Amino acid sequence: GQIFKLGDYRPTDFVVERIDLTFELDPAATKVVSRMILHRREGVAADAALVLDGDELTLDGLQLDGNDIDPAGYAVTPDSLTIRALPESGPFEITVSTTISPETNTTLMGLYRSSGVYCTQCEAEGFRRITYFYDRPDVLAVYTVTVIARKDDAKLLLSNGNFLGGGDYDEGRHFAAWFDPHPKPSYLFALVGGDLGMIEDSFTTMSGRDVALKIYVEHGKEARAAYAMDALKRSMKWDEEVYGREYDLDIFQIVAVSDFNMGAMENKGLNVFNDKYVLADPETATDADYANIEAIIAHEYFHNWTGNRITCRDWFQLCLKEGLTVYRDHTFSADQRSAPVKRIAEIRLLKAHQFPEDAGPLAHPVRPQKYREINNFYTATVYEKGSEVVRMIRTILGAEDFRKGMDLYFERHDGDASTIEDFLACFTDASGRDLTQFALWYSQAGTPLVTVSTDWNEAGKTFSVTLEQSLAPTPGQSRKALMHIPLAYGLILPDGREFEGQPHGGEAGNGVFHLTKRKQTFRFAGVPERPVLSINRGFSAPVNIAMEQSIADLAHIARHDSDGVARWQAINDHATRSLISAARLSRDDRKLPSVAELAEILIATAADESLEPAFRAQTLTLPSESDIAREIGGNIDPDAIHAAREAVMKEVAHAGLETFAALADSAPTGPYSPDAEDAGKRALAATAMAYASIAEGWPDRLKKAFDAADNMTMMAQALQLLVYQFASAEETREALESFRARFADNPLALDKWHTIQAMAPGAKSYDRVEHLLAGPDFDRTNPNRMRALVGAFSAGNPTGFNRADGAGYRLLAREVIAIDKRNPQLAARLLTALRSWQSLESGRQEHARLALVSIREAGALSADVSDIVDRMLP
Ligand code: HT7
Ligand code: ZN
Repeated sequence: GQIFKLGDYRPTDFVVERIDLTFELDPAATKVVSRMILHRREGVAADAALVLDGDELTLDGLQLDGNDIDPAGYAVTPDSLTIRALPESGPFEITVSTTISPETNTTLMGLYRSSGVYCTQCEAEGFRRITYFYDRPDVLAVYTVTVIARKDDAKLLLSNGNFLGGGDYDEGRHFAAWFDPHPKPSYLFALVGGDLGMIEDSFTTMSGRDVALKIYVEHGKEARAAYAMDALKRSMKWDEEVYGREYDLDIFQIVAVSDFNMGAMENKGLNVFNDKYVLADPETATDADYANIEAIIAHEYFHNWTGNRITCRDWFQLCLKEGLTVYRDHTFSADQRSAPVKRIAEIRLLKAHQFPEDAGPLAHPVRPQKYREINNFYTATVYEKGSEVVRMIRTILGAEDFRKGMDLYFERHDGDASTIEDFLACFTDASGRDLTQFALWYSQAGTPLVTVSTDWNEAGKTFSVTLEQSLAPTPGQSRKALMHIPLAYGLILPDGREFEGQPHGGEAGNGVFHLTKRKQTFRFAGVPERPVLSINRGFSAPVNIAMEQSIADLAHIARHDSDGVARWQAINDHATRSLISAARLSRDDRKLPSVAELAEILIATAADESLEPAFRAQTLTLPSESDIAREIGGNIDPDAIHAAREAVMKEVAHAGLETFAALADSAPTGPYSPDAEDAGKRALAATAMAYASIAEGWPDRLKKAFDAADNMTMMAQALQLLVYQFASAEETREALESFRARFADNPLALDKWHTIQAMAPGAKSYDRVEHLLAGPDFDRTNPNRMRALVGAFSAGNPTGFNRADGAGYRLLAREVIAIDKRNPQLAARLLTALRSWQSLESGRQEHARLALVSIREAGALSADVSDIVDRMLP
């Protein structure tokens, strides 16, 4: 396939000023008429043709200024429409008529039907499946949209912008017209048609304008959209207060659909959401679901400024909107909830998804330099590492200059299709800080390694910290330049106080070392006693740290660090070390040593009522099996890791049984509230329940907890523990059956039922997954259900998926090949579960390789899947 390169950017030959679209909706044959006003860009040759993108379109008619264009004057290929002989100067009108078939569109890109609702998904290149157009983000036009439909086929007709008017059309049909005054790229176009329920509210902006807020869901589900509405209003307020950003239309609408390739989409004034991120009530949604809804509603809303008002020049700049908007939604959630607990969750997620991506065959820079299929670049690197890069800019500049830089960005680039260079220039201009070296974070892939050593000179009362950076080669980048790495630090004295003096040897201010050379030593003088170094506090830089730190020093940080995240980091590092050595011993069938010291810290944390419950829950949650695998790095035996983690949990559970048993019963009683405080208490109770049930062998108690649960958080936890720990117990069978019967009409709850079973550890879970795939509840056409079962099994069940006989890999390969024919994006994403296959031990590696080869040899692959396979196979 074609390779697109960052350096090849060239503006279009023609400028689209306006576009008027008319849709006549029909499931099998929707007619689309597009009238565009264009002009030739200054300096473009008079014979240059207009070349528009298209994909699976039937062209019905083509006119220039109202006259049919002679067939000799244009050419159609499967992916383009070329029109020659256009006016040299002045505006002209092109009318393109096409027919499309929403009901047979299974890709979920362009215009499709989801449970009888017409909806669109145009990012990144879906608009070309609706009409011929310059389907690229730097072509900004003003849209007017008229939608016509049979009233019994689509009662409700929505598009971007403000409502212009509507009414009866001809027999049995009606229409609605929408106008969006803000010039936008085609990827932000949206249309929805269907019969949906709605809740409404309003928001008064900081300048006193009233905005109507509407959320559309399936009839009967309206009450479940209330939390999303609340989150939306809080997001609108927050963006005004924190960034001075006001909403800019009379109406903001959200539509929830059940078939969606990602989480949600920020179309101008008309967001379309995966219903998983809108619908919630205590009976069917967990606390994590509520937190995700809050974060994604905020994320899509924040895109109105970072993405829509200022968009991307090309798809290489995707992180310009995504990394920045993730950063904004992270800080929003931190403000709405507990900041340290939110940060811990972010670090966990980054390490679980982005670090492995950056260490494997799919590694790419935050701003990629080339791509074959842009859909494959909506990655943890672009989103999560992209957010970390913005966070580092704030760390380097400080809060005040960061805000000045953002203000300048909004002022200077409103209405633009911008680049990362534009973005960085705003921070340089606002602060005077040179960010040239820092910009390497956008162009160099891989996770830097910082090796840290310290030296204490008792006689001279000096303490020095030596930092050395390195960055391993990644695909296409064998040599790397030195990065600017901001490392927040603290020196903690024996009595727990912090040493305040400033070091020599390099730039360091506000508690941050700026590592800019290969190796730098920062020297502190006048240090009264040997301090303990707390480094990369709050995970100020997304790097790996190699430091020989004694368990006693980690315990000192865990006890005294002024930063909660650093305290968690220290305990987590201690746990990781114990787990790695246990996994190595387990691999060699050797006896595991006691982890009494770790158990003591964990139990003390569990019982420490001065700490917030959510923090205690995070601390008690040991590094996952994938975390341990990542830290080990190579020659991975997932069974040994699982056995080691189980053994460590068991020892901790037995040592702290009393504490855990008491905490397991400590979930708040009374009416359910999804707020952070109650959610934190439930998280602690749920984590304690896991330990207590390990120690006590508790199927009956878990079944009682399952039966008694009045909210999904505790119910799902009890069910998960039954399935994970007592797979063949009668209680487990009963609980699974009762869950399925109770939620038979609730697809999102049934997704959880599938996921819990898909993630049950052990080789046997493979058989269970095969059984579920063949079961009556399984629907391969629904992406949420596929992700709930196949996605959860392959990305979230290390022992089941990595079964030594390779059956898990073959299952994934088979499903990827099958789903690729309907929905290439989904297939490619599921396949990335194999991204770390080269870190497995040799037997599994060979099975994984053969599975990848079998996909490659299946033939007729989409560009999405073949791009991933080709990058994964050397
Ligand atoms: N900007 C949105 C990306 C998205 C998407 C991309 C490819 C295919 C389908 C998609 N649905 C949504 C989501 C976001 O980051 O806000
Ligand atoms: Zn986004």
